[in-house]
Amino acid sequence: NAVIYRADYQPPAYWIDTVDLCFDLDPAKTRVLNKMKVRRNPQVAPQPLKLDGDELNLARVLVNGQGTSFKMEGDRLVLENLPEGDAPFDLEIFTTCAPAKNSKLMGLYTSNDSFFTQCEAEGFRRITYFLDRPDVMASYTVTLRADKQKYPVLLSNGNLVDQGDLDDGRHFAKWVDPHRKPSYLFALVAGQLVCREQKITSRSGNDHLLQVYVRAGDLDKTEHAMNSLIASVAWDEARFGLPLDLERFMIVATSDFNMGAMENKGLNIFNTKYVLASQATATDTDFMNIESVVGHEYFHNWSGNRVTCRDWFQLSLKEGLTVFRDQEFSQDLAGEASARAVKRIEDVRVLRTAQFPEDAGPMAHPVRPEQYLEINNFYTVTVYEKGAEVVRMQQTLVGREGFEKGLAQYFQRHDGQAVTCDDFAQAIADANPGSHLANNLEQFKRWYSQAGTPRVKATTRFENGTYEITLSQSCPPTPGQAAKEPFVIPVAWGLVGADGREVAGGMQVMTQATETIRVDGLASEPVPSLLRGFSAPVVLEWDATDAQLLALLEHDTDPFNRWEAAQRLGVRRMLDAIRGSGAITLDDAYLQAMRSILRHPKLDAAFKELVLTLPAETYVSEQLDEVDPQRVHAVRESLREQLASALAGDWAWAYEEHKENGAYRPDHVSAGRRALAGLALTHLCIAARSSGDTVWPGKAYQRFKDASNMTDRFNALSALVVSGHELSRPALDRFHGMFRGEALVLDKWFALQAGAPDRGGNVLPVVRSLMQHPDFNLRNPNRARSLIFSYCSANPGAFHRADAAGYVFWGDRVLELDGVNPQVAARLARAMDRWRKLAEPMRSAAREAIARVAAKPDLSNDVREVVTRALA
Ligand code: HT7
Ligand code: ZN
Repeated sequence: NAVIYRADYQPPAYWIDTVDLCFDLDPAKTRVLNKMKVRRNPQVAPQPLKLDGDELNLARVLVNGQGTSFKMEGDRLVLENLPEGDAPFDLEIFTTCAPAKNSKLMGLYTSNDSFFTQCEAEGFRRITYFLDRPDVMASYTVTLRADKQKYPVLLSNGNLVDQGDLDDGRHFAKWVDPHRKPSYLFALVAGQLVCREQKITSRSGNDHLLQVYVRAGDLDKTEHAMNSLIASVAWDEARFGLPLDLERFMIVATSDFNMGAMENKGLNIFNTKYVLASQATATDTDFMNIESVVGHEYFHNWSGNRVTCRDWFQLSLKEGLTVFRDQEFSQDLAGEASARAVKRIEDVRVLRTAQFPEDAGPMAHPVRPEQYLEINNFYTVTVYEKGAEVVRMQQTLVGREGFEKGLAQYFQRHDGQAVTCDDFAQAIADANPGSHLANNLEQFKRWYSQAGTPRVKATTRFENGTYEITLSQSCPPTPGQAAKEPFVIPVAWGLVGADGREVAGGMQVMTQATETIRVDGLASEPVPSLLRGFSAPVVLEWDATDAQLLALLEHDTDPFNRWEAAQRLGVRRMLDAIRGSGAITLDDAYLQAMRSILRHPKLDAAFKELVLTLPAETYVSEQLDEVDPQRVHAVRESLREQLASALAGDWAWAYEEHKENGAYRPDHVSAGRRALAGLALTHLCIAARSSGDTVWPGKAYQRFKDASNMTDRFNALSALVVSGHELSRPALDRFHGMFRGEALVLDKWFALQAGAPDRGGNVLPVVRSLMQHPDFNLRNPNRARSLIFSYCSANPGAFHRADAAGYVFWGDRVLELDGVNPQVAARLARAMDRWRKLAEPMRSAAREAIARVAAKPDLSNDVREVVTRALA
C-alpha cells in the first residue's frame, strides 16, 4: 500500500527461466500447480526470494522436490532457505483460486461460463506466486484440464503440442510458447467457443493460422475483425519489416473486460466491443475502432512483446509507440490524403478533449511517470495518446525514412529485452546522426519527464516586405513540477498569401524559449498557418483575427489547420457568449463560411462533418478559468440551434445528397457520407424544434425504422433524442425491442439516454431509473460505462447540477463499484478531476462529494489514489 518510485528500480534478485503450469479449471476452486526453474541473479547481492501473490490460497511449496520453510510478508511469499550459488533450482508451488468470485476481472475469472485471464499489469500474481514484473522473462509450458462438455475449447499462448481425454469427462490441452515472455503476457481461455479461421502466407513466405474465437451465435460478426487482423499482419511487414513470429495467432472475445483488449503473446483477449460487428449491429465508428484496436494489439507483438518494458514506469515505451503505430496503420488504410487528414483530426480531438485536461488536472503526470500507488491508474491518455505524439515528433525530427531506420535499430538492439523509454529515443537518434533529434536528444527527452501541456505563443509583424513570427514557449506547473525547462518543439508552418496561395513554409524546430521565423520579399502581409498537422502536442496561443481564420478555412493547403480555423471561430463565439450575457447571435460571416464548407463541391463529406461539428463542451471549458458546465452546455446548444436554423436549407440539401449510399460498406468515403447525413438530420430536427415543424422529426423516425444499417438507424434515433422530440420515446422503445439480445447494441441504448442533452434536470432521473432496468448490470464494465460513465464523465451539462444530485450519485456509484471492480471505480472517480475549475456552488459540492468518498476507510488503492490527488 505504499507509493512506488521510478528512481527505486532494482533489477530482480532471481531469474525464472522456465514455468510449467498445470491448471485444473473449476469456477469455484481452480487448482494451479506451478513448477519453475529459478536461479539467483549474480549481479544482485544474495537475498531471500520474495514472490508476489494476491488473493491466493497456498497449499504447498517445494524446493528441489523437498518441503521448505517460508513466511508471508503481506501478500508476498518469502523463501529464505534456498540453495546457495548461482545454479538453477526447482521451485514448485501449489495454490488454488476462485475464478467465479473474481469480480475485479484481473487474474483468472469467469464470464458467461467461460474462463479468461487478464494479467497486465499485475494480474498474474492472482493466478500463482511469481516475480510478477515485466523484466522477468520465462519460457512457459501450460497444461489445462477441464470438463470437456462445459469447456471444449482450451487455449493458452503458443503452440498446441498435446491434447486428449482424461477420466470423469475431463480433457486436457498442453501449450508451449516458443517465445520467452514476461508474466503479464500470459493468457488462458477455456469455454464453449467457436472460431473463424484463416490461413495466410506472409510476405516472407511463412504460413500462419489466424483464429477469432467468439460465443456460438456471434460467428457472423467476426469477418471484419479477421480482415483487420490480416491487414495488420501485412501492414507491419510492409511498413516496418516486422513479420509475424508465430505459427498460430488467436483473438478471443469476452463481454466482461476492464479495457479494450490485451496483447497476450499469440492469444489476444478482446472486449467484444472491439471484435463483433455486423452492418445491423455496429456503426461505422465501431468498424473503424475494431480495425484500429485489432491493429494495436497485433502491433504489440513487436512493440511490447518482443521488446518489452523494464518496469511499469516505462509503460509508454510500448503503449505510446503502439498507439502511434495503430494511428499510422489506420491512416495508411484510409488511403487518400484527405482521409488521412480526417483520421489525424480525430486523433487530435481525442488528445485535446481528454489528454489536455488530464495534463492540467490533479492526475497530471509525465509520459514516463515518476511514482504511482496503483499502476492501473496510469493506463492514461497521457501515457497512450501523448506518448504517441512524442513518438510522432521523433518521426518528424528524423523524417519518415529515418524513423523506419531507427525502429529497425531499436528492434535489432533490444529484441528479447525489457528496456526503457531512454533506450527507445537513443536507438532512433543513433540511427539518425546529425538529425534534430540526435542533436538535441537530452532536451527532447523532457517530453518524457515533464508533465503539462506546453503553450506556444505566436506574435507576428509585417514590415517592408518582411514577415516575422515570434514563437515563445512556456509550460504551466503541474503537481510536483513547479518549473519546466524548454522543450524541443517542431512547429510546421506556412504562409498563405492574400490571393490564397501558399507563399512560404517550413519546419521550425524550437529549442529555445523564444525563436523567430523570418520571411523576406513579400508583396503583402500573409496569413500564418502554424503547427500544421498538429506537429507538436501544444496549445498554440495565437490571437488571430476572424479575417485570418476565415482565410485559412478557405485556402489553407493544410487540412488540419483548415479544420482548426473553424474550431477557433466556433470557440471564440462560444467563449464570447459564455463570458458575456449567455446569448449571442451568430454573425453572417461565420454562417456563410460554414455554408460554403457544407456546400463545397470538392471537400470530402467526412471532413465537412468535422468542420461543422462545434467544439466539444469539455474543450471549451478548458479555455475558461472558472466553469459553469450548464452555461457552457446552454451556449453550445444555442449556437447549434442557430447553425441549424440559419442553414436549414443547406442541411436539407446535405441530407438528401448524402443519405443514399448503396449496399453497406464501412469504407471511409461512404462512412463520411453517412456521418454528414447524420449531422444534417440532427440539425434539421433541432431546427424543427424551434420552428414547430414536424416533417423532419417524422422523416427521422421513418429513417430510424427503415435503415439498412446501424449507423443510419442510430443517427436517426440520436437526432430524435438530441432534439428532444416526443418521437424519441417510441423510437427508443422500439430500438430496445429490436435488439434485446444484442449486448453491444443495448450499451448504445443506455449510453444515448445517459448522454442526452439535459432539459430541466431530466437526465439524472432517467439514469436512476435505467439502473433499475432488468438489462442493467453494474458488474459488467461495458454496461457500467454505457450508463454511469456516459452520464458522469461524458454529459457535463447534465452531471454538474447546482443541487449536487449528480455528485451524490457519482459518489454512491464510485463506492458501490469499488467493492466490485476497483479499476473501473477509479476510472469513474476521475469524472471529478477538474472540480477545482467549477463555479460555485458546484465547486464546494464537488469537494464535499470527493471528501465523502475519500473518507471511506477500506477504499481500494485505485480509488484512494485518485481521490487523494484530487483533494491535494
Ligand atoms: N496493454 C493492454 C492494457 C490492458 C490492461 C491494463 C490494466 C487492466 C486491464 C487491461 N486490459 C488491457 C491494452 C493495450 O494497450 O493494448
Ligand atoms: Zn496497447
